[in-house]
Amino acid sequence: MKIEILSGDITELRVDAIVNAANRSLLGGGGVDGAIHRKAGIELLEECRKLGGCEIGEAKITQAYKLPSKHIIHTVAPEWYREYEVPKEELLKNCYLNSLKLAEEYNLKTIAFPCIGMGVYSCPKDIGTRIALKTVANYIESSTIEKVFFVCFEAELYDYYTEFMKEML
Ligand code: AR6
Repeated sequence: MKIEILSGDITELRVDAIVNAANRSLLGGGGVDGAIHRKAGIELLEECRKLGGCEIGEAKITQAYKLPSKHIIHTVAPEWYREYEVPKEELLKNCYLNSLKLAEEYNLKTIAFPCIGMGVYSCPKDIGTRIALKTVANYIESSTIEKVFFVCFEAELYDYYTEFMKEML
């Protein structure tokens, strides 16, 4: 199986890249973004300052500094309580696709995603779970990426992911 669902803290994983659910500034915030910046250290913020932010659905890569992973891929989800010209589902899907494309460009083999957009940005858990699993499963079928971990910090989200994974099989 190329996909594995884990519960816990993504900052502890020793993978080629962990994905950060950031905001458009890329200068840190709460949730998983806050945890990543706190543990990676100030050098991460310094590198992020040079990136000029990130649009919704896009992705940018940095080193991981004090974290055990090699890289951090920063992506920005849509805020579910806002309206955009493009459907929010598509924007969220792009977060996964652009993160995976970037991982391939850097020849990364193992990548871990948090539940992007499903915290502060309020994407409904069932919608977010389906988009995450469907998009990634579909993409990695013919990709150089060897393993994708979905890391659920909340027990409820772990249940959503494992349930939907069973439905997909
Ligand atoms: N490891 C894994 N998952 C975590 C961790 C962790 N250490 N900490 C929290 N989560 P959120 P968003 C889960 O809010 O919805 C920030 O302020 C969390 O339980 O981090 O995309 C940014 O700067 C939830 O399931 O990201 C943005 O302003 C999931 O990560 C905004 O929040 C995503 O929740 C982005 O909001």
